[in-house]
Amino acid sequence: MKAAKRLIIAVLGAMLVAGQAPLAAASTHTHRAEGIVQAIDTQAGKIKIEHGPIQSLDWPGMAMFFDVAHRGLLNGVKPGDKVTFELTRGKDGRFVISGIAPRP
Ligand SMILES: [Cu+2]
Repeated sequence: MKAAKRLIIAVLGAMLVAGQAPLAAASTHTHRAEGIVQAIDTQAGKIKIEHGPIQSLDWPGMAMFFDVAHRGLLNGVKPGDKVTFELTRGKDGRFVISGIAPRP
């Protein structure tokens, strides 16, 4: 009887742990990508990047303009830089760059 009770507690504990793991892993809404900066419009807060395929979004490679989450992000990069950047979906459903940095 005591052993059975202990077994039930052990099984419940394992279920709890198994149930929590996927929640922690699925809570990200950012996508990482790499590309080359083609143009920067500091005034408008836009940057044109020729990016490679972004698998997590099912996007092919292309050259396009992105809005940045805040203009300060444009200070650390210049046209011609190879960059790694992060996309986050805004409230209006469009993706904005929420992080960007040159890569070697
Ligand atoms: Cu694109």
